[in-house]
Amino acid sequence: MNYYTTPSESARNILIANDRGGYTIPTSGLYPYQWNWDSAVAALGFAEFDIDRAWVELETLFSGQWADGMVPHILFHKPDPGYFPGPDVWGGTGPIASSGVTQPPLAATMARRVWEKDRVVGEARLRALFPAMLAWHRWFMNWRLDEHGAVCTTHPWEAGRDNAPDWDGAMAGIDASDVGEYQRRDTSHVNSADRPTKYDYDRYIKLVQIGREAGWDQAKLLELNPFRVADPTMSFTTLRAARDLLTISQELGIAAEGLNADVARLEAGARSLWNEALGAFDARDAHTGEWAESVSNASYLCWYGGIDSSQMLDRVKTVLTTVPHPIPSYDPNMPKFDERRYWRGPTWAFMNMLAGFGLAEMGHGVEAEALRLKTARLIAGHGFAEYYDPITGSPAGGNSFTWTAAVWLHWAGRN
Ligand code: 2M8
Repeated sequence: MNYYTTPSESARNILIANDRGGYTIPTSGLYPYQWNWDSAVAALGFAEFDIDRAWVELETLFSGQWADGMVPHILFHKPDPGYFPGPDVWGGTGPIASSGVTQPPLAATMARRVWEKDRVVGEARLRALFPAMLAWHRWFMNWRLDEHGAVCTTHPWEAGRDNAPDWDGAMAGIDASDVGEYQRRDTSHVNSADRPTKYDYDRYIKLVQIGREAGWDQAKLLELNPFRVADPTMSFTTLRAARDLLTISQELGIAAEGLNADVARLEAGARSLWNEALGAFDARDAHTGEWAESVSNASYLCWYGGIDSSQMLDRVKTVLTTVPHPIPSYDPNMPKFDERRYWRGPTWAFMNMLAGFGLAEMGHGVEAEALRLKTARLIAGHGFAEYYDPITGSPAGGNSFTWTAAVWLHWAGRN
């Protein structure tokens, strides 16, 4: 009998174990609910062995869509005291208990990839999801653009790179002195050195309180929210989603007015995030116009957004040859680099996959393949972690992680 479990078997087992019936949790304990962009990545993993389940993942995500088109960043399908802040703190107004912010829109792009794996099964599912995906896209166009067309995040949790140095300037402007008492749960599941600080958490919760008080009314929040940052994650993923929606609408013959113009506007916005002095795509505070001066792993999503850049290509070549386990979430040569603390240094396999998709699509196959192989080695050698120390490769945060397993099945572990 063979007792050896291959990484692909382990990856499938993780997806199956994290399946809560129609949706997948990122990892048990730390994240007991459905997260938006995690689910989009999970769908890619399921598509490798159960295409129907891949569609169900996306369908369940859109079952939580709000009347205004937003798709929340967390859907609280079943109560779980192990996570804070839960539904009572958020006060979401959608059809399912939820948070009040969104996350980078990967779903349309991943739906297109799932459809491309099996167009016969996928066509009806994609057609049925299309209006919801388009409504979400339009919500971004209505509520999240700055004057250049760059897409803003209104909470560090919305961009999904929670404690990235990109937000430090905007976070410093938030007065959280009256946030009150609360009990974090994350640090009882994983090492607190891998997680955001109390300073950060106070501001995360303060922003939730502001949103809730405004009833998550986007028009009011445009006035009230002290945090609004135009960001490469939001800008490149929204641009990419718009391109994919356009392709889907053309291939399936679905009328979707305005998408060409939206792509042009979003592309101009994404290009406006080029910080010439830094020599990289950067985040920009939408209230003050100040650059974050941050080279993050989101800077490398330009190709995913369909924007080529010779300077970013030079950077990716450097990172691939000088950082043992690329791509770090923050440039190791910059002073705020912290190799274990979450989005301030560690490497995230799914961000590598997105960068890898874009590199390959834009003709940089050598770099795409190098990144894929390095990501495969990282996962095979250190397990299906939430993220990894980019210098030593050691796993950090949660384990048996859904998106890392999905990345293995769909991209990194591909033969
Ligand atoms: C992390 O964020 C959540 C809040 O949304 C948390 O720390 O509690 C981020 O890495 C985010 O990008 C991710 O979607 C989520 C679940 O994996 O965890």
